Amino acid sequence: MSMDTSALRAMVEDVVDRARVTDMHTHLFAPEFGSLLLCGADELLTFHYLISESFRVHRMPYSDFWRLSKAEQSAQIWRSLFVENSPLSEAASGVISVARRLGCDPAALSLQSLREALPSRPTPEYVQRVLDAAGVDEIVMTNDPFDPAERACWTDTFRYDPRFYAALRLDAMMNRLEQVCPLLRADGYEVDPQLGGKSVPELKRFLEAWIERTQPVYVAFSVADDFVYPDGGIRGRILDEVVLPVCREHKLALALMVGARRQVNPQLQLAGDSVANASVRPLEALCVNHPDNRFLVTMLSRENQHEIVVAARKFHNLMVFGCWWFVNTDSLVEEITRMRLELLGPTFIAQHSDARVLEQLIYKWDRVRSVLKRVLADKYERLAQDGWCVTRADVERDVDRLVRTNFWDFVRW
Ligand code: RAT
Ligand code: ZN
Repeated sequence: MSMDTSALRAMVEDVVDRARVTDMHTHLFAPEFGSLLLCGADELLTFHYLISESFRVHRMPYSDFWRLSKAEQSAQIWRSLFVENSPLSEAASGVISVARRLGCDPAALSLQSLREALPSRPTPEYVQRVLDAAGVDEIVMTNDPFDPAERACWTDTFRYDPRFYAALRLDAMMNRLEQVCPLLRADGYEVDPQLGGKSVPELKRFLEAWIERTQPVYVAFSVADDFVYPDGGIRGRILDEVVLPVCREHKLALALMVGARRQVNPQLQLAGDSVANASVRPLEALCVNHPDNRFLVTMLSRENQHEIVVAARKFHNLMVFGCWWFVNTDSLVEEITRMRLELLGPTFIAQHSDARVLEQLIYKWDRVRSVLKRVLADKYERLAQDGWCVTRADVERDVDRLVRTNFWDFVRW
């Protein structure tokens, strides 16, 4: 490796290390949401990714596990994944990275020392420390207007930390309307599961009230592989008659998270969801039929990644984002990021963390940065070899696009 090449790679690495990030999809809440903001060792260890991995080791009857207290669950997971096995998986090794970055000695790590190092209630200083360690400046939450714990927080005078932004998540309304009709009616909206009578204008009124209340940066919902569009069914009608027009009127992008097959194993509760290869055609149809709507899209299956990138080349109202959940692993993020750069240049959103526990921001963004360093250094190195002048300012601009401004430009377009 020539000096020039190694200096170039070192420069790219330094830029990626220093980049400040907007985390555009998480399950974290601002501190003012109280106990909804999870942190500490027991929350970290009972992350649902680790719960499902632990069952492969302890093989407890599901109901026995759920009867345990949180502290007992985390002790069981610690034993299964960190004592009886090496923590090699993405989620398990992430706990070790967090411990190291928060000052524990990984060589002498115990459940006790992890519990002592990570507070279970976040002070403002601790939140700042974690955000600084992760290099994250802004966090987008996932806000479910049908969740009772969250609804209790959204009073008219509710104000929260300006580093946090809302995203209105409509899974319940889009996928299980019949289940939320009683709640809608209790709130004073005349909606019935068949969308009869005043249901459509009433759903619009509901959505507008929640947009007014939460001021979201986008509206979102997830679907499995049964998503079709155009669709004369209930979901298609809600999309056409409620969600798309309201998004247009309020200049809001719609995020579609495609390929999550829910509750494949209901006994695993939140950990029981799986993946499905889905069709990209409904997404193309949405983009072509609704040029005035903007769509943020992520797909869960590895097999869908190539098609969705090609679709993004065809539609500038489609923004590909993140490597979601089961494709958020070191090797797949690298593969997907290389492919996206090769087909789209730096015009996508490289990653979101999906963090559910505050400290996860640290390892999740550390991993993104290490992949971005490898991939970008290779790409700039080739440009430099071909004689292109790669400046630090250009690299800073491109990295900033990938982890921050592509998101903001798209949602504010
Ligand atoms: O990754 C996760 O934590 C999943 O449980 C899901 O919440 C997923 O990210 C989603 O947003 O539906
Ligand atoms: Zn998520």
